[in-house]
Amino acid sequence: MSKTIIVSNRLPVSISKVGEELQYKPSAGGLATGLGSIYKSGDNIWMGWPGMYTKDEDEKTEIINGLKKESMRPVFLDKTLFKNYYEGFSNSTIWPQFHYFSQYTEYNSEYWDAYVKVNQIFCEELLKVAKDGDIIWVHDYQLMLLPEMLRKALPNASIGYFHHIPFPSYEVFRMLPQRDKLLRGLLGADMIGYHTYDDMRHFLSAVSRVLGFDHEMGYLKSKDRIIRVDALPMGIDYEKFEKAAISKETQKEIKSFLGSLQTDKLILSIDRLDYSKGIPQRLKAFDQLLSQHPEFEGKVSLILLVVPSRDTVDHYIELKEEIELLVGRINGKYSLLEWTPIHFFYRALPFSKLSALYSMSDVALVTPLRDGMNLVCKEYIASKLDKTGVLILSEMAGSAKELSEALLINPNDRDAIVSAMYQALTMDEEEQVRRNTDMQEKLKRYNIHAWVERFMTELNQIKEEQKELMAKKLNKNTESTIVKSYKSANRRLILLDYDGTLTPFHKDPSAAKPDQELHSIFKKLTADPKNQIVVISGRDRTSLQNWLGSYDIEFIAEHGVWLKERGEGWHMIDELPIDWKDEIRPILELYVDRTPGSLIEEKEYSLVWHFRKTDAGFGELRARELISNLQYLTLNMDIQIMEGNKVIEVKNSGVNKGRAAMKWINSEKWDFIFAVGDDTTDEDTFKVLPRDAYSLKVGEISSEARFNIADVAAVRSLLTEFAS
Ligand code: GDG
Repeated sequence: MSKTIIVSNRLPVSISKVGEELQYKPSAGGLATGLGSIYKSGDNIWMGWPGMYTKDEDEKTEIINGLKKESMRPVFLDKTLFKNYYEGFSNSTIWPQFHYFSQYTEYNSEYWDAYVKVNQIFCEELLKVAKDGDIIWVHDYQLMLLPEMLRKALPNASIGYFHHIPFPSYEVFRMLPQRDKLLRGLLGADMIGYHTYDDMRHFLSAVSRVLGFDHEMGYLKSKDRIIRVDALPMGIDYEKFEKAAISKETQKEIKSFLGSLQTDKLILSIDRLDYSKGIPQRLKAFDQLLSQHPEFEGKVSLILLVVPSRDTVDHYIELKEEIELLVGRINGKYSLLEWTPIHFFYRALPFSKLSALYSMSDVALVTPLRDGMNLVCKEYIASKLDKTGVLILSEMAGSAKELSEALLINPNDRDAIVSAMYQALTMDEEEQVRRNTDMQEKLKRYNIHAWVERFMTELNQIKEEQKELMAKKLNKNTESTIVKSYKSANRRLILLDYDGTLTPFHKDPSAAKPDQELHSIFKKLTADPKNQIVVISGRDRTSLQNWLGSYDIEFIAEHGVWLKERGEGWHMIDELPIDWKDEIRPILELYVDRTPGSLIEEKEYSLVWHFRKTDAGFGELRARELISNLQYLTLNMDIQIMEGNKVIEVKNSGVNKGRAAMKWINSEKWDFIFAVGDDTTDEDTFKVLPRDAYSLKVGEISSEARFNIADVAAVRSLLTEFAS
């Protein structure tokens, strides 16, 4: 039976040494709770750094045994190595760059070397317990190389990766010298998750530009596999916060806080110490609120909880000093004997105190400059049992996409934060309840458990899809069955698509003329009188005629508009009207003007917009726009819009390769039918074939075809075998 292994930089427990005793402090984070149902069952485990350095082998064994009971396994790391990997490449290179703080990014090859080494150590440790076929879920940016390393060692493992921080736009990502290595590292996974659609599309765009791999509908086509990429916003353990809010401990804390606080209203701010969280900007906005609204003096206090983090890294030390300075300055400016404007805590508080702060605060001020998701805002809403309280949330947090009922602000706009604070402090209860009811419903439904389940389901699904594709992949056995069946047949129908099947795609469509090898294949195949060859293409009839007209073959051109049967000239499948072209052509021309590199091909019965030569990603974007424009404009016209490989083709309805192919399929009793094609338009051919026909899709993508064949070279080699 396969097992599941969770891997993250840190284990959900911290081990420290007090005297001679080892102390285990479990972390009660949302991730640990959500994944609890997984790693604690059966042989499953969680692997990660235990939070402690040791060289002593006996101590290591003691820790391994201690953690075993908790279904955990430690990855021990040397202190200098860990420092260069964690404080270095993870938190001084990836973290600032991915949060758009490129001015803080450090480019240091020692950091990179340590990052590679630690990912390797994680891989080696995993291989001590993992088997091929196991499920491995890797978490976050510290381990971006691990999926590829694991894939090499365990080709059949199900590998998932979730990225908890933002993925920056290509322009920022490409500044990293190791951009290609990081992407290749991730592509070892089968399923890659991001918090938001923006992160996901930035990643896909980086993959397409850096590595040249295309994607379609959340499926990334790497060299040898399809990979699922999706936006799955992480939820919280809703029940835990809801229950905590009514617990005795929390109520006791609230009482004690309220007893010592002299204020009418409380604004709450909670973060780890980090420059991405926008803490100084928040303090300056609070200062401005008090100066613009003196009526709040003595009445509104800010509770500023900053949890120590990475405070050995320079930028974090500077940030801490800046915060302390601002707090001191503001308190000095406004304090009254009986009232303090800011209550500053630089430490982590126990959970019951955290829950009390969430429950009793009137406003939560969550204004990061950039945040992958941000769980604090979700926890605040979940803790509001009477549904009062106002959330002010930065648009730059992933959670803003879900929590649209919050007061959304741009964290760089101090006036906007001040106005939002004013609105929050004066908002009537009815409005507060209305906004929070909607948010609570969403958070309750899509909680941490739903998130874990969704990720696991998608990982399983992509694995199944890969297996189906694998099963359809042409192997030596099926290939020899097809060749045998060809050889023993007396009447053979061979339907061949042209571009992308017999010849690779060219940036210039007119450059796809048959080469010597292809001519020799046609020569041999047509020399056998048992063969009926039909080239079934989207191309115009003139090119096909000029290139292949000298052979004894038949043609379906323009996706089935034109046919050429043996002994006859070119003729249309039906008389087709073309007056619609005058209406559609100007629209396509507009898109050519707006999309450098694109061009229009005019065929007799269709118009085609090609975007193979446009910038990667840009053509696809324009194509979506064009399709939606055309769909609207052609509602009452008898035409269809077809998407091909980097082309959009507009033509009369009811014309497709399948309909044209039927003419040949039904024309006599064949004892061998073979069809091969790479394009979505070839699916129409595959659909109309009898069950025992051999249909082959070029490339690794799901299809109506019975088999998948790797590429143009493989198609040519199979056809050469037919003729040998
Ligand atoms: C990264 C991404 C993404 C805070 N103070 C105390 C305390 N906390 C807990 C909160 C919350 C957690 O820490 C902070 O989580 P965030 O999501 O806000 O931020 P990051 O640590 O930066 O997390 C982030 C997250 O990963 C998950 O994918 O949302 O964008 O940066 O759960 O409750 N807990 C206790 N005492 C405190 O004083 N007990």
